[in-house]
Amino acid sequence: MDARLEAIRDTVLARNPGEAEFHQAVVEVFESLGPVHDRHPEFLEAAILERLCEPERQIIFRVPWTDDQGRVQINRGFRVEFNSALGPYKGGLRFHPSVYLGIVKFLGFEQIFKNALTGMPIGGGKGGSDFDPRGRSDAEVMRFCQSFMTELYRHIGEYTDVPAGDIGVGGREIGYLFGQYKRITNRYESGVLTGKGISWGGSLVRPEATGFGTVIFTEEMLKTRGTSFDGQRVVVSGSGNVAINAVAKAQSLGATVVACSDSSGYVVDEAGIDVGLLRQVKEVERGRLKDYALRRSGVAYVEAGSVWDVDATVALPCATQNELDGDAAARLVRNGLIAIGEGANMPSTREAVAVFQEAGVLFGPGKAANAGGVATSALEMQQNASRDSWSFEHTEQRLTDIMVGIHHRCASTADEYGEPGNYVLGANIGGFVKVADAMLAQGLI
Ligand code: NDP
Ligand code: 2IT
Repeated sequence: MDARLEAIRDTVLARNPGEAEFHQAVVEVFESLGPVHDRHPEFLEAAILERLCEPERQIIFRVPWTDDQGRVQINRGFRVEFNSALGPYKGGLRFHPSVYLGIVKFLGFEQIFKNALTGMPIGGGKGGSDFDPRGRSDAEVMRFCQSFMTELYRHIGEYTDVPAGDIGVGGREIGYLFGQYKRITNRYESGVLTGKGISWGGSLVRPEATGFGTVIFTEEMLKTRGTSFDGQRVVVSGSGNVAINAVAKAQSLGATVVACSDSSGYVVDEAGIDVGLLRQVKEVERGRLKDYALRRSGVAYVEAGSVWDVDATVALPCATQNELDGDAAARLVRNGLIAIGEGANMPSTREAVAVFQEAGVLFGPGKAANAGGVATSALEMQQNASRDSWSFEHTEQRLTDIMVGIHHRCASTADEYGEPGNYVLGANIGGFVKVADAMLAQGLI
């Protein structure tokens, strides 16, 4: 890492003790930014990096609610409003027991650069709670969401901060959150949340957007090597919103997705995942992946080990951070991997990224490859602002254009900085310069 940036990194790490994922995300971005500061010494003088690493506002709050037995439960809620240089804070809410400030800050930090790469007018933020929706009834989830919003509502708004979904937060949760926001504020402010239902202000394609976008980005990478998804053997991790739609899109382009996973195990389905059955089990019934294997012949369900034990030519990690380590990466490379597109946020450890890059595997980092979700959220905001709703075809075309544009920005930035094919460098520099320029223009705030 550039020596000037090392000193800043040390201060950031010391100021934010115990936040391992935030440290990881910061270090990974800093490692790309040395050459930018040679060209732009004004960024150092204006302390752009020091400012970028300090969120504009961090909100932590108590979320009390009662379970179905009438017992009082207490969770912790977070919203980190990281950077508003390019637009209102924008980013999802994650409900998962592992959520703490360090997770929310890593996600919020990544979101700044991701959102910049989309070319849409959105700043970066993230939030969530250590609430575990698994095994909770709809009524419990509703009471939790209502309590969460009873504090959050005062911090958000269509021109201020626009939350959406992430792990554990989908259409059901956004519905309860929107209902409570409307009730407290007495405003039908559609643009305050994205991922809404289609009949009440949501956008077509938003549910599919992250998984579709990841595949579109990866297809663009494959094209640079004169190939495509057609005929590839694909492994996807996760079986939630991003994973399911990545499976669907990859197969629509002629690939065979032979495996996917949840936090309990993975399935191997050599005939290609049956997307209809997967949606039925995971989205309609909110069941476990094991149920998929029980209902389809020729499918193996594996509880031990990792989905990355299954060999593939293309890997799409779509579950969670640090789910793919250096050993898994080395195994995938040995078994013939040619490309990896990150649907999840920071799913590959730093060791894994190094393995992929050294092996010359096409590597699309999350902040570029999974930006289709938030980009389509920005399209939802655009439809809300004009009280319009677009067709599926039109919205999907916009998503495709945006993903092709992000690929182009990353690739051309990597070329410009003398490292062709380095999408990590391209994404980090491409996102950073846009935000840094806007911060400079807006003065010391
Ligand atoms: P979902 O809640 O719909 O699905 C999450 C999936 O990942 C589930 O299969 C879940 O398994 C698995 N998973 C979650 N946490 C863990 C864990 N700690 N260990 C192992 N498996 C885990 O979330 P999404 O699909 O929305 O999100 C997946 C990833 O994509 C996240 O990294 C998210 O930040 C990222 N992302 C999401 C976007 C969106 O629009 N939703 C946009 C951009 C990125 P189980 O059910 O067993 O918990
Ligand atoms: O990580 C992400 O980009 C998301 N979870 C989607 C955020 C959004 O505002 O749609």
